[in-house]
Amino acid sequence: MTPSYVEPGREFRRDTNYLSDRITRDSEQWPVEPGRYRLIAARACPWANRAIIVRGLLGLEDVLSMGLCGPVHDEDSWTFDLDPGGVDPVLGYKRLKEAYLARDPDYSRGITVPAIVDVPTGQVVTNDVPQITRDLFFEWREFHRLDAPDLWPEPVQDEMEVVMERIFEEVNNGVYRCGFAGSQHAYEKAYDRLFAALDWLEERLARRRYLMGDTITEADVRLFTTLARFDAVYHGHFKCNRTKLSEMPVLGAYARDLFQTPGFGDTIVFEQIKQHYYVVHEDINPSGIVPKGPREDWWFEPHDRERL
Ligand SMILES: N[C@@H](CCC(=O)N[C@@H](CS)C(=O)NCC(=O)O)C(=O)O
Repeated sequence: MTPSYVEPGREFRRDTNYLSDRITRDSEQWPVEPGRYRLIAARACPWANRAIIVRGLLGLEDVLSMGLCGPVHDEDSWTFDLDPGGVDPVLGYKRLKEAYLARDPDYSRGITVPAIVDVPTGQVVTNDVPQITRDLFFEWREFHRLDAPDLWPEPVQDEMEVVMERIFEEVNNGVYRCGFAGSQHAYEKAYDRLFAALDWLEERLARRRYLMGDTITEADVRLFTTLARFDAVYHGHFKCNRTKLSEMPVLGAYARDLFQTPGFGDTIVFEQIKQHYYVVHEDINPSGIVPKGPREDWWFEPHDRERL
Protein backbone atom coordinates (compact mmCIF):
# COMPACT_ATOMS: atom_id res chain seq x y z
CA MET A 1 0.00 0.00 0.00
CA THR A 2 1.34 3.43 -0.88
CA PRO A 3 1.55 5.92 1.96
CA SER A 4 -0.99 8.66 2.25
CA TYR A 5 0.23 12.18 2.84
CA VAL A 6 -3.10 13.86 3.45
CA GLU A 7 -4.96 13.30 6.71
CA PRO A 8 -8.62 13.97 5.88
CA GLY A 9 -10.06 16.92 7.76
CA ARG A 10 -6.71 17.97 9.21
CA GLU A 11 -3.93 20.42 8.73
CA PHE A 12 -0.65 18.85 7.58
CA ARG A 13 1.66 17.96 10.47
CA ARG A 14 5.38 17.44 9.84
CA ASP A 15 7.31 14.85 11.80
CA THR A 16 10.32 16.71 13.14
CA ASN A 17 11.41 13.98 15.54
CA TYR A 18 14.82 13.02 14.31
CA LEU A 19 17.62 10.61 14.97
CA SER A 20 19.47 13.47 16.51
CA ASP A 21 22.97 12.29 17.30
CA ARG A 22 25.54 14.84 16.28
CA ILE A 23 28.92 14.55 14.60
CA THR A 24 31.09 16.99 16.51
CA ARG A 25 34.76 17.74 17.05
CA ASP A 26 34.72 16.46 20.63
CA SER A 27 32.21 13.62 20.34
CA GLU A 28 33.46 10.24 21.59
CA GLN A 29 31.00 8.24 19.55
CA TRP A 30 30.74 10.34 16.38
CA PRO A 31 33.80 12.56 16.06
CA VAL A 32 34.39 14.66 12.95
CA GLU A 33 36.67 12.46 10.85
CA PRO A 34 37.46 12.77 7.13
CA GLY A 35 36.27 9.80 5.09
CA ARG A 36 34.26 8.20 7.88
CA TYR A 37 30.73 9.38 7.03
CA ARG A 38 28.50 9.43 3.97
CA LEU A 39 25.79 11.97 3.27
CA ILE A 40 22.78 10.31 1.69
CA ALA A 41 20.64 12.74 -0.27
CA ALA A 42 18.29 12.91 -3.23
CA ARG A 43 18.27 15.64 -5.86
CA ALA A 44 14.49 15.76 -5.59
CA CYS A 45 14.21 16.66 -1.91
CA PRO A 46 14.41 20.27 -0.73
CA TRP A 47 15.66 19.30 2.74
CA ALA A 48 18.44 17.17 1.29
CA ASN A 49 19.19 19.92 -1.22
CA ARG A 50 20.27 22.16 1.66
CA ALA A 51 22.90 19.68 2.73
CA ILE A 52 24.13 19.17 -0.86
CA ILE A 53 24.53 22.93 -1.31
CA VAL A 54 26.26 23.57 2.02
CA ARG A 55 28.66 20.62 1.58
CA GLY A 56 29.64 22.06 -1.81
CA LEU A 57 29.93 25.70 -0.72
CA LEU A 58 32.19 24.70 2.15
CA GLY A 59 34.29 22.40 -0.04
CA LEU A 60 33.68 19.27 2.03
CA GLU A 61 33.39 16.90 -0.95
CA ASP A 62 36.70 15.14 -0.23
CA VAL A 63 36.04 14.54 3.46
CA LEU A 64 32.33 13.69 3.40
CA SER A 65 31.28 11.45 0.51
CA MET A 66 27.78 11.57 -0.92
CA GLY A 67 25.34 8.93 -2.14
CA LEU A 68 22.25 9.86 -4.12
CA CYS A 69 18.91 8.05 -4.12
CA GLY A 70 16.70 8.09 -7.20
CA PRO A 71 13.70 10.43 -7.38
CA VAL A 72 10.85 8.00 -6.81
CA HIS A 73 10.26 5.56 -4.01
CA ASP A 74 7.68 3.08 -2.78
CA GLU A 75 6.30 2.38 0.69
CA ASP A 76 9.75 1.15 1.68
CA SER A 77 11.04 4.58 0.72
CA TRP A 78 14.30 5.62 -0.95
CA THR A 79 16.37 3.28 -3.13
CA PHE A 80 19.78 3.54 -4.77
CA ASP A 81 18.33 2.87 -8.19
CA LEU A 82 20.62 5.42 -9.90
CA ASP A 83 23.71 3.38 -9.00
CA PRO A 84 24.99 0.42 -11.04
CA GLY A 85 23.07 -2.68 -9.91
CA GLY A 86 20.86 -0.47 -7.75
CA VAL A 87 23.41 -0.63 -4.91
CA ASP A 88 25.19 2.25 -3.17
CA PRO A 89 28.85 1.54 -3.96
CA VAL A 90 30.12 2.52 -0.51
CA LEU A 91 27.43 1.20 1.82
CA GLY A 92 26.44 -1.82 -0.27
CA TYR A 93 22.76 -1.05 0.40
CA LYS A 94 19.86 -1.16 -2.06
CA ARG A 95 17.58 0.84 0.20
CA LEU A 96 18.22 3.67 2.61
CA LYS A 97 15.97 1.80 5.03
CA GLU A 98 18.82 -0.68 5.63
CA ALA A 99 20.91 2.09 7.20
CA TYR A 100 18.03 3.11 9.47
CA LEU A 101 17.44 -0.50 10.56
CA ALA A 102 21.18 -0.96 11.17
CA ARG A 103 20.88 1.90 13.63
CA ASP A 104 17.65 0.68 15.22
CA PRO A 105 16.04 -2.62 14.19
CA ASP A 106 12.71 -1.30 15.52
CA TYR A 107 12.91 2.03 13.70
CA SER A 108 9.36 2.90 12.70
CA ARG A 109 9.36 6.55 11.65
CA GLY A 110 10.17 8.17 8.29
CA ILE A 111 13.06 6.88 6.20
CA THR A 112 14.07 10.36 5.22
CA VAL A 113 16.82 12.18 3.36
CA PRO A 114 19.11 13.83 4.16
CA ALA A 115 20.78 11.30 6.43
CA ILE A 116 24.40 10.96 7.44
CA VAL A 117 25.61 7.38 7.71
CA ASP A 118 28.64 6.08 9.59
CA VAL A 119 30.37 4.03 6.89
CA PRO A 120 32.17 1.46 9.13
CA THR A 121 28.94 0.41 10.89
CA GLY A 122 26.47 1.30 8.13
CA GLN A 123 24.23 3.09 10.66
CA VAL A 124 22.40 6.37 10.27
CA VAL A 125 23.93 8.84 12.73
CA THR A 126 21.53 11.69 12.07
CA ASN A 127 18.65 12.79 9.87
CA ASP A 128 18.22 16.05 11.76
CA VAL A 129 17.78 18.50 8.89
CA PRO A 130 18.53 21.85 10.57
CA GLN A 131 21.36 20.42 12.68
CA ILE A 132 23.15 18.75 9.75
CA THR A 133 24.02 21.96 7.91
CA ARG A 134 24.69 23.85 11.14
CA ASP A 135 27.25 21.22 12.14
CA LEU A 136 28.82 21.12 8.67
CA PHE A 137 29.56 24.77 9.23
CA PHE A 138 30.57 24.95 12.89
CA GLU A 139 32.03 21.49 13.55
CA TRP A 140 33.78 20.71 10.24
CA ARG A 141 35.54 24.11 10.04
CA GLU A 142 39.00 22.60 10.02
CA PHE A 143 38.17 20.97 6.68
CA HIS A 144 36.44 23.87 4.91
CA ARG A 145 38.08 25.18 1.79
CA LEU A 146 40.12 28.30 2.43
CA ASP A 147 37.73 30.68 0.70
CA ALA A 148 34.54 29.07 2.05
CA PRO A 149 31.74 31.61 2.59
CA ASP A 150 30.80 32.62 6.12
CA LEU A 151 27.31 31.14 6.13
CA TRP A 152 26.65 32.18 9.77
CA PRO A 153 28.11 35.69 10.18
CA GLU A 154 28.42 36.48 13.87
CA PRO A 155 26.85 39.96 13.82
CA VAL A 156 23.60 38.77 12.23
CA GLN A 157 23.23 35.33 13.81
CA ASP A 158 20.38 36.27 16.14
CA GLU A 159 18.35 37.97 13.44
CA MET A 160 19.12 35.11 11.09
CA GLU A 161 17.58 32.60 13.49
CA VAL A 162 14.35 34.61 13.50
CA VAL A 163 14.31 34.92 9.71
CA MET A 164 15.05 31.20 9.24
CA GLU A 165 12.34 30.19 11.72
CA ARG A 166 9.77 32.20 9.79
CA ILE A 167 11.01 30.81 6.48
CA PHE A 168 10.79 27.25 7.80
CA GLU A 169 7.31 27.65 9.25
CA GLU A 170 5.72 29.73 6.53
CA VAL A 171 7.61 28.87 3.36
CA ASN A 172 9.65 25.62 3.49
CA ASN A 173 6.90 23.85 5.41
CA GLY A 174 4.21 26.26 4.22
CA VAL A 175 4.10 24.76 0.72
CA TYR A 176 3.61 21.29 2.21
CA ARG A 177 0.86 22.68 4.45
CA CYS A 178 -0.96 23.76 1.27
CA GLY A 179 -0.31 20.57 -0.66
CA PHE A 180 -1.21 18.12 2.07
CA ALA A 181 -4.11 20.04 3.62
CA GLY A 182 -6.91 17.69 4.56
CA SER A 183 -9.73 20.22 4.30
CA GLN A 184 -10.68 23.26 2.24
CA HIS A 185 -10.36 25.46 5.31
CA ALA A 186 -6.88 24.13 6.19
CA TYR A 187 -5.75 24.68 2.59
CA GLU A 188 -7.01 28.25 2.38
CA LYS A 189 -5.43 29.14 5.70
CA ALA A 190 -2.14 27.61 4.57
CA TYR A 191 -2.29 29.43 1.24
CA ASP A 192 -2.85 32.81 2.92
CA ARG A 193 0.03 32.21 5.32
CA LEU A 194 2.38 31.17 2.54
CA PHE A 195 1.70 34.17 0.33
CA ALA A 196 1.81 36.61 3.25
CA ALA A 197 5.32 35.32 3.91
CA LEU A 198 6.33 35.54 0.24
CA ASP A 199 5.09 39.16 0.19
CA TRP A 200 7.22 39.86 3.26
CA LEU A 201 10.25 38.37 1.48
CA GLU A 202 9.50 40.29 -1.71
CA GLU A 203 9.68 43.47 0.34
CA ARG A 204 12.72 42.50 2.39
CA LEU A 205 14.73 41.52 -0.68
CA ALA A 206 13.92 44.72 -2.56
CA ARG A 207 16.43 46.49 -0.36
CA ARG A 208 19.22 43.92 -0.10
CA ARG A 209 20.79 41.39 -2.40
CA TYR A 210 20.61 38.50 0.07
CA LEU A 211 18.43 37.85 3.10
CA MET A 212 20.96 39.07 5.64
CA GLY A 213 22.67 41.74 3.52
CA ASP A 214 25.57 41.62 1.09
CA THR A 215 26.67 38.03 1.48
CA ILE A 216 25.11 34.60 1.10
CA THR A 217 24.19 32.89 4.37
CA GLU A 218 22.53 29.67 5.50
CA ALA A 219 19.21 31.55 5.41
CA ASP A 220 19.53 31.99 1.64
CA VAL A 221 20.32 28.30 1.19
CA ARG A 222 17.16 27.40 3.11
CA LEU A 223 14.94 29.74 1.14
CA PHE A 224 16.47 28.82 -2.23
CA THR A 225 15.60 25.13 -2.06
CA THR A 226 11.88 25.92 -1.81
CA LEU A 227 11.97 28.67 -4.43
CA ALA A 228 13.78 26.39 -6.89
CA ARG A 229 10.84 23.97 -6.72
CA PHE A 230 8.10 26.58 -6.70
CA ASP A 231 6.94 26.88 -10.31
CA ALA A 232 7.86 23.31 -11.23
CA VAL A 233 5.97 21.65 -8.39
CA TYR A 234 4.43 23.75 -5.64
CA HIS A 235 2.45 26.05 -7.92
CA GLY A 236 0.54 23.17 -9.53
CA HIS A 237 0.93 20.00 -7.47
CA PHE A 238 0.61 21.75 -4.08
CA LYS A 239 -1.92 24.37 -5.33
CA CYS A 240 0.28 27.32 -4.30
CA ASN A 241 -1.05 29.24 -7.24
CA ARG A 242 -1.75 32.86 -6.33
CA THR A 243 1.41 33.83 -8.19
CA LYS A 244 4.29 31.96 -9.73
CA LEU A 245 7.80 32.72 -8.58
CA SER A 246 8.44 33.96 -12.10
CA GLU A 247 5.66 36.53 -11.59
CA MET A 248 7.21 37.94 -8.41
CA PRO A 249 9.75 40.48 -9.68
CA VAL A 250 12.00 40.71 -6.63
CA LEU A 251 11.84 37.16 -5.35
CA GLY A 252 12.14 35.81 -8.88
CA ALA A 253 15.29 37.83 -9.58
CA TYR A 254 16.72 36.87 -6.17
CA ALA A 255 16.12 33.17 -6.89
CA ARG A 256 17.73 33.47 -10.35
CA ASP A 257 20.72 35.25 -8.82
CA LEU A 258 21.28 32.34 -6.45
CA PHE A 259 20.54 29.77 -9.15
CA GLN A 260 23.30 31.29 -11.29
CA THR A 261 25.76 31.22 -8.36
CA PRO A 262 28.10 28.19 -8.42
CA GLY A 263 26.92 25.62 -5.86
CA PHE A 264 23.19 26.41 -6.21
CA GLY A 265 21.67 25.92 -9.67
CA ASP A 266 24.13 23.14 -10.46
CA THR A 267 22.54 21.03 -7.70
CA ILE A 268 19.08 21.25 -9.27
CA VAL A 269 17.69 18.57 -11.59
CA PHE A 270 14.14 19.63 -12.43
CA GLU A 271 13.27 16.30 -14.00
CA GLN A 272 14.02 14.46 -10.74
CA ILE A 273 12.19 17.06 -8.68
CA LYS A 274 9.01 16.74 -10.76
CA GLN A 275 9.23 12.95 -10.88
CA HIS A 276 9.50 12.74 -7.12
CA TYR A 277 6.52 14.87 -6.18
CA TYR A 278 4.15 13.90 -8.97
CA VAL A 279 4.86 10.16 -8.75
CA VAL A 280 5.39 9.61 -5.03
CA HIS A 281 2.36 11.55 -3.78
CA GLU A 282 -0.13 9.19 -5.32
CA ASP A 283 -2.94 10.38 -3.08
CA ILE A 284 -2.87 13.89 -4.54
CA ASN A 285 -1.85 12.90 -8.09
CA PRO A 286 -3.36 9.44 -8.67
CA SER A 287 -2.57 9.38 -12.40
CA GLY A 288 1.15 9.70 -11.69
CA ILE A 289 1.50 11.89 -14.76
CA VAL A 290 4.49 14.23 -14.59
CA PRO A 291 4.05 17.64 -16.24
CA LYS A 292 6.35 18.59 -19.11
CA GLY A 293 6.73 22.23 -18.15
CA PRO A 294 7.54 24.80 -17.10
CA ARG A 295 10.35 25.91 -19.41
CA GLU A 296 13.67 26.16 -17.62
CA ASP A 297 15.29 28.97 -19.60
CA TRP A 298 13.77 31.58 -17.23
CA TRP A 299 16.37 30.55 -14.63
CA PHE A 300 19.20 31.73 -16.85
CA GLU A 301 17.85 35.19 -17.63
CA PRO A 302 19.70 38.27 -16.26
CA HIS A 303 18.72 39.22 -12.70
CA ASP A 304 20.34 42.63 -12.22
CA ARG A 305 20.79 42.07 -8.50
CA GLU A 306 24.48 43.13 -8.44
CA ARG A 307 23.32 46.76 -8.18
CA LEU A 308 22.12 46.08 -4.64
N1 LIG B 1 11.24 15.00 7.82
C1 LIG B 1 12.16 16.07 7.73
C2 LIG B 1 12.57 16.45 6.34
C3 LIG B 1 13.09 15.37 5.47
C4 LIG B 1 12.01 14.87 4.58
O1 LIG B 1 10.82 14.99 4.88
N2 LIG B 1 12.42 14.31 3.45
C5 LIG B 1 11.45 13.70 2.57
C6 LIG B 1 11.74 13.98 1.13
S1 LIG B 1 11.49 15.63 0.66
C7 LIG B 1 11.57 12.22 2.73
O2 LIG B 1 12.67 11.70 2.85
N3 LIG B 1 10.45 11.51 2.71
C8 LIG B 1 10.47 10.09 2.71
C9 LIG B 1 9.35 9.48 3.42
O3 LIG B 1 8.72 10.18 4.22
O4 LIG B 1 9.16 8.26 3.20
C10 LIG B 1 11.60 17.33 8.34
O5 LIG B 1 10.44 17.32 8.64
O6 LIG B 1 12.31 18.31 8.49
